[in-house]
Amino acid sequence: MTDASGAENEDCRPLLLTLPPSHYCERARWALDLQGIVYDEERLAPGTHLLRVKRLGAEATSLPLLLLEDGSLCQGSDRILDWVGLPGGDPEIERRLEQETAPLIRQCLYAGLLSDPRSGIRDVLLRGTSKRDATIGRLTWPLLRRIMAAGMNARPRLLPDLIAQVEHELDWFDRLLAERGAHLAGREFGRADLTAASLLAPVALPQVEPVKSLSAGIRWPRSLAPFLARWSDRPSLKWVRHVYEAHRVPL
Ligand SMILES: N[C@@H](CCC(=O)N[C@@H](CS)C(=O)NCC(=O)O)C(=O)O
Repeated sequence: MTDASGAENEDCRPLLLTLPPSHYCERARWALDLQGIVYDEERLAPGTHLLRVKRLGAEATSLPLLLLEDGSLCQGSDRILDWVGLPGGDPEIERRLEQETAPLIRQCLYAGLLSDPRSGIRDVLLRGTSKRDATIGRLTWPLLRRIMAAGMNARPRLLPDLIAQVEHELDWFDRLLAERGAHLAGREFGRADLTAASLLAPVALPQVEPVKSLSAGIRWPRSLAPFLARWSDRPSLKWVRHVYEAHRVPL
């Protein structure tokens, strides 16, 4: 947690700053919802989020970022889950999911989505953001799209390798589930389960809110659609959809 003196939070309840479709942001959002914490969400657009986050004096530019009532900042989904105090964690599994599996899934999906002008990703990224940010996002999209692709190394020519690496991560998670059963740590749904389900959601495609609305309008390019269809029946992704149905509390 960072002290951010001068970062005002006038509403006096936590404010979660997000890039709306981000799976890391969904991890934080879900944890807050699960614990019944009342908060507001400010949805930011890629690019203009940099100014907003820098003005708050955050350590890094990444989201999610939780601005607390006293003006202090809690940045990163992991720290937000610590702050929320959710039991049932497994640091080793969560580390792999957060630092290896989740960035890989993001790189793979954006490699297909950003390079296809009909994918709908621009509108999904800008939906729910302020009118000003959405306008800037639309006007600068040709450049923004390139900056995002470069930042994530999300190149279409890498797709065959990225798809193979995602499959490797799903193999690992299938095996883990076979060993551990319904819950990754302990007998009840907890932090490790929430982490896995939220970070795998972009490939599991649960039709549960808020993920359903946040990803509505995506048209999967031909470079990705057959793989998503093939993966859909894997134990990992069936488990994610089941966990969403059973545990994603309504907003
Ligand atoms: N490990 C971090 C990763 C967060 C992250 O990579 N967020 C991305 C969105 S998926 C982001 O904010 N990217 C824009 C930036 O870093 O400026 C977490 O768990 O919060």
